[in-house]
Amino acid sequence: MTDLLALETDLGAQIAAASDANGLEALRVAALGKSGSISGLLKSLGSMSPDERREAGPAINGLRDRVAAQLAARKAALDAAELDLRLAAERVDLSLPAPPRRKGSVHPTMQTMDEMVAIFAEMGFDVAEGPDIEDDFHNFTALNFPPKHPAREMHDTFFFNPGPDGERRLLRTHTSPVQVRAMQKTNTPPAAPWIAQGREPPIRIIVPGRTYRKDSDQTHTPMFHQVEGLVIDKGIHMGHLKWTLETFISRFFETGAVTTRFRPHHFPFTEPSAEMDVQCDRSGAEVKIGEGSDWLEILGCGMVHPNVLRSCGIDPDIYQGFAFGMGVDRLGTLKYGMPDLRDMFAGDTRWLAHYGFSAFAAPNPASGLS
Ligand code: 2U9
Repeated sequence: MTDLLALETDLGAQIAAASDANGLEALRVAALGKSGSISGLLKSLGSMSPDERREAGPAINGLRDRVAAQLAARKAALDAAELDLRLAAERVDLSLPAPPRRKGSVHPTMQTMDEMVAIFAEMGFDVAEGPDIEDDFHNFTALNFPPKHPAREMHDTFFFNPGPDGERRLLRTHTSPVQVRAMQKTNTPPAAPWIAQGREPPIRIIVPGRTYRKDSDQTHTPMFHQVEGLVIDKGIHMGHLKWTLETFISRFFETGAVTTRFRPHHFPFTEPSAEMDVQCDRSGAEVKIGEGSDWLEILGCGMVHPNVLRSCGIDPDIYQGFAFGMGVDRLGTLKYGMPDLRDMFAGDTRWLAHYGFSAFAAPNPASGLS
């Protein structure tokens, strides 16, 4: 019995002195493990006489329970101390400044579009919008594309499978269907409030938006942005078209008067049709508009074809009009010196950080910033 008391005192001292979980576990194994000192005592009960066992049994079991309780208490104390240390080390300092947040920027395409819209708005144009998913009539037929004519495939159209109504819908190949909607006076209201509604001339609208063609190389992407324009009134002629487009270009490129030339072209929806080039200098790394001896193709335009006016319910003997169309992304790359159109849609955040505009300081002719 004296031995048990000495063992308990010794184990108690060692447990109290254990300074970490590993040391404490070694002590548990040495006392209560398979070959531990207390386990050995428990085993010895088997070889005792019943009288000896009656006296030694409760003493050894009591010793085992008390040592186990001391081990558990010490473990809890060590765990609590370790947690306190971790909590102190990992404490969050709420007074520290927050890590910097990445700033977004205005995409050059949207910046360019905003600038174009601002210039035309100042010249008295309204903005009209329409759906990206169109039907054959608004995208082709009303625009004087003959049925089954290869001109319909000219645009490498993305077609959908025919719907339950048998109609083959498509992703618009140009924003021109919006001008059709803006001229057509129907009894059915547009499917959504933002879709252009038919009106009486005079009409003076620009149509910014996404367009889609099956085309992909250095100068073409399957989705691109256009701004198109339409003016319908009595007595409209090419002189109005020329003044409008030259005024727009000189404001957009922030130059003085620009020198332009109009080359004959063909579009089904305009007659006559033309492409407008602007005088430029390409001798350096960047294209300079308004100087030099080169020409740069900027946009397409023409007088609205009488068939188009008729398709939209406007009498071509009373009203005439001009229309134009330009690629926003391409004009953005020209104005802001980007070498490859495809970068516009690559989603590279380093490119966006470099070429993007601050939402609070984007140059805009209407805001006076430039
Ligand atoms: C209606 C009548 C006429 C829109 C026009 C162009 C000329 C044109 C291209 C320029 C580069 C598209 O982005 S691009 O590939 N557009 O050249 N667009 S006239 O004429 C219309 C539109 C609607 C009712």
